[in-house]
Amino acid sequence: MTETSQGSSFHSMWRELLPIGRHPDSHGYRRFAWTGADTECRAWFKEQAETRGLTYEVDRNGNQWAWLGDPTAGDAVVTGSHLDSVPDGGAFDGPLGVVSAFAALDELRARRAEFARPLALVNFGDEEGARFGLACVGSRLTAGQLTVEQAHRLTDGDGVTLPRAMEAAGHDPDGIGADPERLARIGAFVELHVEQGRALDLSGDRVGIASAIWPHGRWRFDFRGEANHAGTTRLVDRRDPMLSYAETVLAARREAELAGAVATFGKISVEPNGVNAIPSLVRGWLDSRAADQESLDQVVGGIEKAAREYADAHGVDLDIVRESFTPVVEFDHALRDELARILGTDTDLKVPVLGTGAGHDAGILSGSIPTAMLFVRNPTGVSHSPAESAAEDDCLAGVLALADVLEGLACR
Ligand code: HGY
Ligand code: MN
Ligand code: MN
Ligand code: MN
Repeated sequence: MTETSQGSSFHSMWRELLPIGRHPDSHGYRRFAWTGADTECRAWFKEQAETRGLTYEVDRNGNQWAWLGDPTAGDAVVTGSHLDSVPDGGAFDGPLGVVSAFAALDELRARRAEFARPLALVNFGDEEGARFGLACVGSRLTAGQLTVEQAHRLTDGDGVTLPRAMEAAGHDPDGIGADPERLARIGAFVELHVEQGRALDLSGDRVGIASAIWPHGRWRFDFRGEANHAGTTRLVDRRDPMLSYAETVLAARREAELAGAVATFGKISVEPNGVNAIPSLVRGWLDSRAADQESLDQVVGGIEKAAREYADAHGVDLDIVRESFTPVVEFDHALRDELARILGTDTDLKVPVLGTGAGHDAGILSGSIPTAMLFVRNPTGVSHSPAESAAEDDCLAGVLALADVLEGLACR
């Protein structure tokens, strides 16, 4: 890190972001797309861009961009991540990549680097999908992986549609949709992210390069039975969807173990949701991921089969809807090798290459442009929780690695 200390630029940005959207009781972040906390984060991004004299713009899908050099020149190098969070998420998932992007630019300016390609810093909208149920909405729209019609049907828990939510937050939703012209101007996208696992902790490395993202998806299970009195309805007379749901949760664990995959029911809604009423509806959302498509098919197929059997056994109707799916992503081999070459020239920095079960905007964009990812060590591996962490030194090592990568790709 150079003397002007990009460490201090990193710290001051980090301190500014830290209070935004943090719940006073849980200490977790609730930065949901197009809400007040998200708007504050977006204002912070705009200010960072303007403070640095970068050309600021919001694209048709609400993603924020900060350009150094001519945005229309083509072959741009882009870095960044997202600022939204899961319910009660940690401070690092997303923001580390955005703050590191600005800090890396500060580092390159301190090095007096001369840019040969345009550089853009980006904050993708609604990466986590916490509000509308679909992850990576901003990058999916841009890449044409989410149609305008599908986007119009996205609705939050209060019945607010995505376009209305955008509008309420001051973004005109009329122009949303695929943006191939923008993607055509990008030569490479590199996303830095906190690791969401312990591979780097176990290998003793501060920074790693991503190899692949597991195929993953979300499925909604609607178990419909019959609401009735909890005190007066004999057990044999019940059609209780909670029972089939509970058995399905246990089946998911079993099937995931069998397939060497992961399966999680992390969200549930119950109707009528009364302590003294047998439910009429239990709606549970399954998130499942595996290293390859075959294992994912096996685990989800096994869970569906078990769920139908349990539903039948309790006289309950079952509908299963696949709400989203992202196929396996192999990051661009040439770009990955280039990153390894750039970072390998630093004598101390070994760069392990690792796969991940977490989804990212980089994964979505990899279908359209060369993308790569850098991971920063997470000492506990905990993520999507207020306990998510990364050591200060490791974050600064990440900034330097990103600066080296950007210098190698974009500078003379
Ligand atoms: O992996 C996920 O759940 C999300 O894309 N961050
Ligand atoms: Mn996440
Ligand atoms: Mn993330
Ligand atoms: Mn009564």
